[in-house]
Amino acid sequence: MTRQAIQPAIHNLNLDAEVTIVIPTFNERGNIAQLCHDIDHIMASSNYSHEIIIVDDNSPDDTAEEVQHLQSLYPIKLIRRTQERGLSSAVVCGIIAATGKIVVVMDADLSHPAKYIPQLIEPIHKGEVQLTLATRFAGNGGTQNWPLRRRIVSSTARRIAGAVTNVSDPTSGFFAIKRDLAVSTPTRTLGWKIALEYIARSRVPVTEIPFVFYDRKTGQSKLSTRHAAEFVLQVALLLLNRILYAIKITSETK
Ligand SMILES: Nc1nc2c(ncn2[C@@H]2O[C@H](COP(=O)(O)OP(=O)(O)OP(=O)(O)O)[C@@H](O)[C@H]2O)c(=O)[nH]1
Ligand SMILES: [Mg+2]
Repeated sequence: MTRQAIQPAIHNLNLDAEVTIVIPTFNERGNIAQLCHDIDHIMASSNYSHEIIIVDDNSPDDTAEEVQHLQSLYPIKLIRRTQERGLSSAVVCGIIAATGKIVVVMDADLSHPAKYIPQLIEPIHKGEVQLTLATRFAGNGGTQNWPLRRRIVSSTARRIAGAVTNVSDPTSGFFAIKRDLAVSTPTRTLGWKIALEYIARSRVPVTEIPFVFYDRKTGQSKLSTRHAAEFVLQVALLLLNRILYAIKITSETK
């Protein structure tokens, strides 16, 4: 899909920015105003001009109407999808529409504090790396009072993803990427974890930024058993891709 192809679905277009913040939403009416306020606050004290792209899949709780109100306060583009549903494809759609050379991707539910955005941008802006990942499992990163079950699920998912990457938090959805790298990396939007797609398929070095994850206070998680199954399939496909790549490199060097 090209940027032009999705332009008719975008409102509030007269913007051009260094950094685009892409936020996928489904039923986030109770969170989106606070998040946009937090982003505006932190970006005002940074040196980067920014735009926010919210990709909403026609949320029944009228998240899109709330976003339309917020457009008078903040530099927001709204992409409202009525034919498609899915977190990963929403992120890809937002990245295609982005005008910023650097794209930050984050959840809408306030789990990903906006204060970390400048730290995610900086190594890319300086040309040190093309991808940065906010991590809960290195340095001062962390989660807050997760029950045992959640810790076990998360650690199992990390072990599975360890087959295709050695980053400390392969299931994190909070990351920044050079837009050029994102659009040139052939991703599958099957799984729930789009950062893992970019990391595993692009094979670029990743700088990790520790952060503290907050559980959502408002709205409901959309994570389901189906997503867990999709995650396993996603990692299997990434592993296959990695094996084929290794075979190709070996045969080329013979
Ligand atoms: N556009 C779009 N966004 C989605 C979809 N599903 C989830 N999201 C958004 O993706 C982000 C992550 O979804 P969550 O439900 O918070 O999933 P999670 O963070 O794994 O689960 P929790 O830890 O329980 O919050 C949120 O901003 C959601 O609103 C979808 O089908 N379409
Ligand atoms: Mg969440």
